[in-house]
Amino acid sequence: MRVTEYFDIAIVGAGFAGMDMLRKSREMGLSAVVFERGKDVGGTWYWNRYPGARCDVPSMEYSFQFSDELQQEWEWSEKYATQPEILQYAQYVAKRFDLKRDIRFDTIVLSMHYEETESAWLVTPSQGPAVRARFVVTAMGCLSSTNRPRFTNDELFRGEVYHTGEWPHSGVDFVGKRVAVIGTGSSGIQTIPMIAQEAKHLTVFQRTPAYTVPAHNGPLSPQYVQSVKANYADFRAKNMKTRAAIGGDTPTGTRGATEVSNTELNEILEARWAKGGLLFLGGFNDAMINGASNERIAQWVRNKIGSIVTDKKIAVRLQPHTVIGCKRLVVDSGYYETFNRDNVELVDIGLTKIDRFTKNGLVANTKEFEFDIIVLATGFDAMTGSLLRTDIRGRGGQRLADAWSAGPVNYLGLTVHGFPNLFTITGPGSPSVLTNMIVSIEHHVEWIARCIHYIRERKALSVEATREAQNQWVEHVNAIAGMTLFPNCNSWYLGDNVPGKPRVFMPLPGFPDYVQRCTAVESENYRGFAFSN
Ligand code: NA7
Repeated sequence: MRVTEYFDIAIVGAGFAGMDMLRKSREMGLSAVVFERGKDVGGTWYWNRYPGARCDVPSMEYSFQFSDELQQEWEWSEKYATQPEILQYAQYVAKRFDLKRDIRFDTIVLSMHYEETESAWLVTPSQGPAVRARFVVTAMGCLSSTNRPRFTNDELFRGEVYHTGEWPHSGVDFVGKRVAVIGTGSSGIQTIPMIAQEAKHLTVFQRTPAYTVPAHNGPLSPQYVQSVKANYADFRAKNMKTRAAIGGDTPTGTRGATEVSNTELNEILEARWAKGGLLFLGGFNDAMINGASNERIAQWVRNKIGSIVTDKKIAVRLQPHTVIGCKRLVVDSGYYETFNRDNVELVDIGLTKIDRFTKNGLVANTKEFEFDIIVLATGFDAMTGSLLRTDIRGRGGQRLADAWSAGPVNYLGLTVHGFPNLFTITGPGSPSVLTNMIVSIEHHVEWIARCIHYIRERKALSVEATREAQNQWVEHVNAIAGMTLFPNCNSWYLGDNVPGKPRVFMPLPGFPDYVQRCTAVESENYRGFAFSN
């Protein structure tokens, strides 16, 4: 093994998490290297280039707050930013802070092995020399390993096939084409209205109908931008006090959905629908913990779908009967309306599945469909996919894949027993995907930085979560998830979308409580961690 370099920190991934960790490492005077699979920064926003791709967190919130100059000078154009604009932002940050000189692009980390004799990690990339680093920080993204289901005979299809999460940089021309979209999660729901406008015919293959709420997207008013920028710190602080670290200006309702009359329910939900976005369920304080309340809200949305989709039979097929919010709520622009178009067809495959692909298309419900292009909007091996696809081995050569064979276990969502000096930004067991990701990323980066500082101050060589602390944390995460309705459906939060993946609720609901717990651990000299000299 050719090892030519030694770094204090090796970072995997140059999305927002990796970029921020690199910036912070430099600020601390540490030597750092970043490995990135893509040819540029941006992570999620580098890969997901499908038409209609947008963030479901409002632009004024979806940005870094570590630099006031940065947040003052960057201008978002719309309420919800498009993928190209977010990618531009990532590139702007990289340039402004001169990050790229320490990022090795086009480079996949093949393995990371902890060497006990060195108290360091040996990181082997797909090209270039292996490096040794005291610390490794994974910034690999929660939705970065695509879920690409195999269909019978899928190699026969002679047309084009694209996964939304690996979209070609040259774009795809749908004009005049017969197109299939398989999957109606967020990616499918964002892209379907866009493709429908270009394609000759669009067939949507739906396994489970999704609940989606309008974005009501549009240009940001200069007055609003000015008002946020005038008090950006307050705006951020308010957001961070909410459960999802999103929307501090839109407080959660103070009553449960079963505690109000039909008229009040209607008024509250109409107002939330008119405002649009992920905070729709925040009209009531019990949407995700009380089944009866949830069902009242769900029924209201079903009625709404019925009022938008003109063909009543199609409307019924688009109406979900699952717990609303259990799968991530989607934020859309004209999704249900798209099914009023003559060139759009809905095919249910919930009970029947896609039988097989053919050279001209596919067979579902015993009917053969012909396509020029098939779009797989089939999601991701979320939260653990990228970590477990990398050969990560801790003390005694233990593989992370073995340690997590029954589902991810860790402490604070940040560190794993048996894997010293390894930190996982927005790992499972932390609020991560249930929050504004950039807020969670910055919280983790700052926490990790202080932890590393502490280690260096005490001249320790390594830090590792104790087994006991890890067990207690896993219990805590399970207990919180168990109090919610999240386990009541098949979602990527639970790993249900990937055949064979252990069914465990991976993110931890409740950002403020999580932050408090991390702070408490820190203030008690890193309770639950063992340090070695
Ligand atoms: P999602 O939300 O996991 O959606 C994937 C969709 O693909 C969903 O409708 C799935 O149906 C469907 N799917 C998955 N596998 C198959 C197979 N084998 N056959 C048919 N249909 C299938 O992924 P997205 O990319 O849309 O969104 C991920 C997140 O990115 C999103 O939540 C936002 O946070 C951003 P299912 O519902 O499992 O029955």
